[in-house]
Amino acid sequence: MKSGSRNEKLNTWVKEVADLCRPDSITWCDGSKAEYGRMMALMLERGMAVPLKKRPNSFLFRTDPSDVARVEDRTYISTRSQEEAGPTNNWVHPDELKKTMRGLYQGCMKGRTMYVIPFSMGPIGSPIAKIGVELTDSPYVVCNMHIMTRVSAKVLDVLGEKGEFIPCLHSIGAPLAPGQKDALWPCAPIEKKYISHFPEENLIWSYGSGYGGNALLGKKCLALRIASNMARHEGWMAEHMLILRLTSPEGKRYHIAAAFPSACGKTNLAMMQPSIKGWKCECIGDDIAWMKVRGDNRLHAINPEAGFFGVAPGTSYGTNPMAMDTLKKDVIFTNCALTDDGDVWWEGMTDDSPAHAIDWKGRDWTPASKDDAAHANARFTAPASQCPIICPDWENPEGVAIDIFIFGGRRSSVVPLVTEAYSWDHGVFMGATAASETTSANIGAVGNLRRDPFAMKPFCGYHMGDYFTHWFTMGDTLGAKAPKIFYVNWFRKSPEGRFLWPGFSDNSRMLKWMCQRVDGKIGAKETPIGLMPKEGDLDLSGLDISSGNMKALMNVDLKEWKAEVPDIEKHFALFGSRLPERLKKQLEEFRKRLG
Ligand code: OXD
Ligand code: MN
Repeated sequence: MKSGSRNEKLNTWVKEVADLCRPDSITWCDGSKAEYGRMMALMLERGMAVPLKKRPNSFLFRTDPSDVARVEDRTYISTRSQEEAGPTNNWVHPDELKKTMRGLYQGCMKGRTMYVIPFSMGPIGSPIAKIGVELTDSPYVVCNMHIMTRVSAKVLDVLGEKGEFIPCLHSIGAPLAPGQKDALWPCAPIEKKYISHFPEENLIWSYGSGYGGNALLGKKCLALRIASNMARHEGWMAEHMLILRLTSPEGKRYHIAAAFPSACGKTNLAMMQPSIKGWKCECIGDDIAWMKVRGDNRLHAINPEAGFFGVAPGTSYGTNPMAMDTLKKDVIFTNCALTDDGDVWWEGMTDDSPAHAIDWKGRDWTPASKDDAAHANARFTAPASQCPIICPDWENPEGVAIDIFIFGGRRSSVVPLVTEAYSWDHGVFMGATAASETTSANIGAVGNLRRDPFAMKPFCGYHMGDYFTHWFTMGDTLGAKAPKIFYVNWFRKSPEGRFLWPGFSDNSRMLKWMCQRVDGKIGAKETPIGLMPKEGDLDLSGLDISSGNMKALMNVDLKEWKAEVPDIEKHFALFGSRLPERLKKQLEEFRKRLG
């Protein structure tokens, strides 16, 4: 593509960054297949990419062992006052953070090419879409951005001379001296990684990591952290939610948006094949929803992304056949194992493990090896359009009108399979108190229970107390047209540590109950924690599950729930004077119901 654009602000910024980072050359990207091919050829030549014999146009990458997940500890919301970033975000004053990062950026692209990637989150030109431009020195990022966002010269046409864009600066932080041999996965050490957001200027600066949400800046950085802040000012919502369409046997459509923390099954639910007869699921998105109130006063959602950056381990024809079919060609795999016949493999992909493979660190692996063959946060990057059940409306700029919100997380105990909120305010309380056991999607301990409000703890770009208030404001705007809110937990375990619920396609049973509740076709019983299905109302036809397991899954133990209260109080205390009165009232009512 030719260099430069008609947009003065963009041209000036590109020049300023080039003067600071000193790349050897600058390439403006056009998002074409030819460009993708050139980038891959370059990475093949450098030995970074491994072509897969079994999957056309698909490649495996292995990262540096230190660069395998998002780095929440090194992620900053940098506002002039710390109060604005709130208690759930890391904060450094913008002057100080920029000074530190300018020091790191100084000459950081020497020996490399800087790519200028114009991209659109949401269909190009749609009134809901936002334009970003990522500057990066990583060809891996260019290829992933091709899949995950809409990269095109057309974006620059839409931008025109005066259009607004969100500048996203990224460097892997590994300059090359003349003649220096490049690493297979160049990156900076952990203490030099910074994933920084300046929401007061709608600006993103990322340094030192080449992986996932740290580096593909359209995803978590733009579409969640910066967009959530824009959304509260502009009266819309940017949420960590999958979007799906469920169609009943009578042909009635329901649109569901569900917020679960990272690596808690959003991709699996978004592509579910219902086990209940006659119901159909279509996928609209698996990670992010942007939602606006439209002329019908309903909340309409779009998926701002164009691809899936999904967790590979555990994905199989048993758990998510539609994802497996999405991955047949044109995929980038990262940190999966390589089989001897030139395919990828990961734990949980097949019943039998391969007798031999190369693990994600490039070492020989056999089933006797003590380490896993694939990293627990190994990922696939695949075009959404390849999903066999992608919804025909997935790129409709009008979005789809949401009927149901679901919150949830991984809880091996306490939380039952499904609960309905008594009201919007009670639903906000459920979202605000959501808790989940941590996963490998972030660098850090796995399996620790933490409050992750609305699955947005790592992604809310402003004070979380104000974010709760925004949810109440949106509820007031929507009034009777607000989606109904539910809470689910697919992960409850027996005392012996076995999952009680089969999950996956059987999760459709709870979705059916929710749809029946939306239509007012079915009752519910009142419990202290919310409304729950009455005996016999959940469709369990054809499911082999013991009544003991069902009882355990639906059990509400008042002692256990009372024990949650002090932790909720501690969690709420974090937000100080910004905790909405309406949440305090909900907590009071919850306490009263518990008796
Ligand atoms: C993701 C995440 O990659 O949440 O979607 O970590
Ligand atoms: Mn996510």
